[in-house]
Amino acid sequence: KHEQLSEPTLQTWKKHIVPEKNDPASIESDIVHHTITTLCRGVYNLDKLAMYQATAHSVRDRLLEDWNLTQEALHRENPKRCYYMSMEFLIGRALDNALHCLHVKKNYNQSVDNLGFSLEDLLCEEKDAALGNGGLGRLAACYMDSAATQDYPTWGYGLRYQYGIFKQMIKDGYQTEMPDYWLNFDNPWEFPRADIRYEVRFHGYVATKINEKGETRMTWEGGDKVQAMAYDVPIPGFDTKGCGNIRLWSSKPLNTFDFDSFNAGDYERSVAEQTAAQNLTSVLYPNDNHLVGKELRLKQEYFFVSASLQDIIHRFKRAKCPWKDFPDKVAVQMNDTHPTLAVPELQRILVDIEGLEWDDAWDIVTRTFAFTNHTVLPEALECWSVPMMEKILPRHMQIIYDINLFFLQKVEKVFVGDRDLLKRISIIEEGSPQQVRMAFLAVVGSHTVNGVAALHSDLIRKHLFNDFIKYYGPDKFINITNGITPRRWLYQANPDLRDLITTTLGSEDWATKLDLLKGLKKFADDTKFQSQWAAVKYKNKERLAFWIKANMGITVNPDALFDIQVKRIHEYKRQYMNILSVIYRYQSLKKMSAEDISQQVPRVVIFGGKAAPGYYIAKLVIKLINSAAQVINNDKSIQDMLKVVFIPDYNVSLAEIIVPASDISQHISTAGTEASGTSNMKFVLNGGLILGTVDGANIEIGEQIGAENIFMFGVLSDEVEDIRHNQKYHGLFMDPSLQVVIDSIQAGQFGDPSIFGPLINTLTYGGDYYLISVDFKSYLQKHTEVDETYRDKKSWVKKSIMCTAGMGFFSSDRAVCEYADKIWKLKPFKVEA
Ligand code: HBZ
Repeated sequence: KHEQLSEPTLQTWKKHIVPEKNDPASIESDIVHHTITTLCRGVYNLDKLAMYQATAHSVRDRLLEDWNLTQEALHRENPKRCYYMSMEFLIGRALDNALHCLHVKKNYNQSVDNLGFSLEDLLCEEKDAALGNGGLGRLAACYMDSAATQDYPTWGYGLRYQYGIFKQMIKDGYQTEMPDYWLNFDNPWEFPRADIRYEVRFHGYVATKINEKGETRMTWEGGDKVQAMAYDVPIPGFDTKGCGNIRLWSSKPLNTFDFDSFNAGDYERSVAEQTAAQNLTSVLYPNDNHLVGKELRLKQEYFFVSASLQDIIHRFKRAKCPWKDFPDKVAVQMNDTHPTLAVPELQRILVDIEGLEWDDAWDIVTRTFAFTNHTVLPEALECWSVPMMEKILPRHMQIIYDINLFFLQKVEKVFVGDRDLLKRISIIEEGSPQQVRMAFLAVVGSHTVNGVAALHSDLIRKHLFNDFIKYYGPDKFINITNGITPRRWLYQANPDLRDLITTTLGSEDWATKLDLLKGLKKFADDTKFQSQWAAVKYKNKERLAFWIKANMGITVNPDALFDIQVKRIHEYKRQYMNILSVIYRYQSLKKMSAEDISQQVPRVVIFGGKAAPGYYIAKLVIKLINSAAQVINNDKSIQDMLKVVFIPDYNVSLAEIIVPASDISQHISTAGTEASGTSNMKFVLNGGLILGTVDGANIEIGEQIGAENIFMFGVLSDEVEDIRHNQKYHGLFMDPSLQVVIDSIQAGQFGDPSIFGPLINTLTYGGDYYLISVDFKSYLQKHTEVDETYRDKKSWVKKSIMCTAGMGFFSSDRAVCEYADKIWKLKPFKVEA
């Protein structure tokens, strides 16, 4: 133990802890050293992948210095910490980000060049850490970046899936899925902590026991146990010595072996348990905004929560503080309901194991947790069947019943005799089987609940959690609008714009104080600046055009208007409406004379995104996009005025190329369905305009950048319910322009129409739940307005500049600060070199 080391011994240690040198020669030497020692390779058998790995290892050494410094200081000073519990962290690649954070990219460029490689090539060798589905997981990654950059003592806790989100391939226009083998090669960005392991129990039974104080307590016994082993992923902060951490759990078999089966010759059986244990964290469930309710998923959730809490408590106990101080040392943020089992789990630990009284324990629990809600879609709200929960987590089910009972008793005291209210607000939903409403459990177990954009927070206060406001009052429910990290999404992804902004503003400070971007406004009319700005956008469009040509063989013209919709494929996000409007545009072109066609604004419409493997309608949308692309891209008569591209396997790394290249990006969810959206922020930060509905963060983006710089259309969220109701009772009226498009699909213009029958039915017999027909006309009108505006290049560039200039508010630094102030009560903890 280090406490027992003598002073001279400590000095010997310290003498050898010397900072890495960052001059190109030292970097070269480090890379060569790692090539030989870490990889056991030499100059005779080097390739790009090996060179990437050696480079990554040398960068990681530099990161680790900061990591050790930070963790040691935190250990010593023991300030309050926040733990961000999330089943998903969509981190993407780490090398480029680390080089920027450490400000060593220039020298690495040179060193790698001296060693005969190109750094930009090496960066592409890295596999994405794709441990997330979409917005929720990427938000967690942005927040870790901002917490580290601003020196908040924050750790992420999550799962180390062996397979992240699947690889998407397009075959004959259809999505197919392949496993994501991201761990096939060594991963330099994680540290296995073989010494940090906890046991996690499933199944078993509940018994009573008498504890040391002579009190009766419940105890959870028997069942199966697996082990959770920690892997640490360092999260560099930008411009700071501080370095954050995400601790990911991997399931391992307990070191027990079924010798009875083995001796009986049943070898397979004797290892079966081991295999089952390993499978627990094998795969990320690929559904976003849709609950599938699988037993393995429930087990993943508990495994994650149990290991994380054991680790947090272990750290808390080292300081020997009394339990009542736990919430003064620990804040836990639950990223959606996926970690909600942490509420009954902490209550169980405090009451059953630590021997606290129920009420004292509950007070600690509810001062510790806070909960972020990310959706109002009913199909996404987690409900677990009571029988399944009883089987897997028998003691937790009892505790949930008790939490619910005590909660309902308190509600009843205030609202005497209001049985309807009690039924609505109950954590347990009646039915067969009964269900546990995880969102309600999260609300009751938390001190603060937040939505992720102003409209979304209003909606959850008005609808989903309205009854809870009646009981708790309004203050428990707040809004913290999402944000994105400007380091990855501008500084790193758009180097030319970064340099232009830095030269114009006179410093790089905007990268950590994004509000400074407003300084660009005064250059919005400056002709020289406008042409520099336009040149950067053009170069980014060329970069994307090059990628599309090289990877897909499709030629697109960088002079065309780039119109992009990349996100998970979902009916509520309405990629379907987009492709229907593209077909409408195609038909309009087809009706024009050659002379008229040549006068049109050329467009490249780019789609990208994954559909959940079991989401049939979403997969048909992908097929329709590809079928339409096939016809449109090969029709010479329209003079290349329209191109359609579906970019396969959209992920974080591709986003870094796609986002800087947009003229227009589309965020066109049915009003009230997209909680926030965060890619909208990324596009606008990079000077792209939005074509969007009055939904999620689009609204606040419009407020910040000015209504004249955003193209908004469609019905408002508070009209949606009535429209749906009326549609239902008055029959469906399809907009005539939409009817023409549908007719052309049904006539076989885009291949066998029978394929698309079920998709078309969603508009007709399906009742057009997402109101495509209702919004279609105003959507087409906006498209025309976009074309007209784009013709005036000068006014377009000005809008583009005003977009970037107005985006300061959407930095995840601001968002994390709000969490720290309003929820976590957390202060920055600055680490000195
Ligand atoms: O969270 C998204 C919202 O749809 C988006 O509007 C918001 O901007 C973003 C960040 O707040 N939600 C998700 O991405 N949700 C999931 O990915 C998800 C994953 C697994 C689930 C449920 C939802 O079981």
